[in-house]
Amino acid sequence: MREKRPNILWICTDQQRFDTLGCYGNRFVETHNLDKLADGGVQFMNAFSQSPVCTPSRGCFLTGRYPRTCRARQNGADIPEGEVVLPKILSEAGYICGLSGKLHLSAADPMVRRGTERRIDDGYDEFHWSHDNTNLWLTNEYFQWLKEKDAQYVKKRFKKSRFVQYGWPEDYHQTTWCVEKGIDFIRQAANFNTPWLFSINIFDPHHAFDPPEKYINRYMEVFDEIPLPNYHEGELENKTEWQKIDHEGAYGQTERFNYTHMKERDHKSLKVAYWAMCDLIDAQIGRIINLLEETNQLENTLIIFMSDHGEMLGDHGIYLKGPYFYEPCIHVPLIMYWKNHISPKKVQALVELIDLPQTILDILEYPYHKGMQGKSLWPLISQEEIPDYHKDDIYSEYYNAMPWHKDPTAQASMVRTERYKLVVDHTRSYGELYDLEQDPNETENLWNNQTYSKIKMDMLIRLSNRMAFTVDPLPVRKGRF
Ligand SMILES: [Ca+2]
Repeated sequence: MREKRPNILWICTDQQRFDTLGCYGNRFVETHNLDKLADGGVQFMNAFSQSPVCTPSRGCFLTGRYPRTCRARQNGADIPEGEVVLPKILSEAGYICGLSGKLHLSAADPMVRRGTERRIDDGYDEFHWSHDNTNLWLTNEYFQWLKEKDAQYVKKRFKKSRFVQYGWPEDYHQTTWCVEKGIDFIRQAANFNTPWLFSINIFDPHHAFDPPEKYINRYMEVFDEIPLPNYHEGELENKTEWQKIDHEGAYGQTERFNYTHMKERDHKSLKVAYWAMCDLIDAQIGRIINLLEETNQLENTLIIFMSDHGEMLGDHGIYLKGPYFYEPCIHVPLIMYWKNHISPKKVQALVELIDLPQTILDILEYPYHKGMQGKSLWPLISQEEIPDYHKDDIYSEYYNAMPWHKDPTAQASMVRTERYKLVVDHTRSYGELYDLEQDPNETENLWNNQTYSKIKMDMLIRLSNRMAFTVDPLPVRKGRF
């Protein structure tokens, strides 16, 4: 184990697509704190989630095992007891671990779990649980905090669209609460010599679209310039059935963000509401970075910023997420910052969130768990010249991951190389093929295009190989026979 072990501040937002930060090319948002981290740290330009949905993605990047391998395959199901998450390994190695916000490795539905989310032996010593910003659980600590503050707020409608509301003001926001729990922990940690890991798992910018008034009003000046979603009338005709269903209502629910009934100002309002939530996250993260600096912990803390998956935000005529793998769904921000320890660079190589646990263990010079399936990013981070290769492709899966599509359920998977993306809808033996060089917006499905039949075959073999190699490496073979 490394002699001087760094602390780890692991910030993971919910449903934040890659193009929501200035450093990923968004010219509207105000994300100066994260942009600064990206400038001084390692910014992964092509980081992808292994599932477009919460529990499978989180199970995967916490265990270092693909969703169906670690069996955190579906929202609403419990991760099995035997799975080992990274904080557990760190805790055994002497770290004190804390969390604020959500975890979501088990069912987080108040209908089946009225208390809190059931936990496995996850290694967290401090656990400030708030699955989301709805008052559905007595134990949602965020609402206890609001009570303590005697906070009152009546939700108001944003006048440009019925899909957007003004949410809690910044001082009473769940994002603020999450960060404050982290601040309390880090302030106290400054008095100890024990290495720590703290997970800040903010619920935003997950829907509902309800940022503080101040944050969304900033966009009113540029409202007319806000681009409309990347959607071409008729593009869904030869795409998978799930998209057609969700186009008529997100999550297969008829009137929920039904694209066909939305107006231009609805799309723009939703976009600025989403970005406003990202801006608030950035402002709050600024506070915690300042605290690390003030308490002399910045140089000995590795900061990771990322999200579990993306949000369609109207692209391809769909809101929220589902059994599809467009870039907005699975391409996420990933930034690592460690003052005076890693030199700044932008990494273009394809990387997967599953690679994170082994990366962290490499940094600590601590052995991997035998069940892990990722590939450490440490060689990319530590080498001097700017590296451009890590792995050949990205694999992502959706095996009935959400309960919304039934009779039949949705089973779909994807493989993506630098140039091509292949998606298979296993339910209907149909799929999509995109040439990302010719069509970076993923408008034209080439699945039935004869010119691409050889590429389609190669990609199908690639996908089936990925499925074969994501089989569980456990239990480990002990002998020859
Ligand atoms: Ca999520």
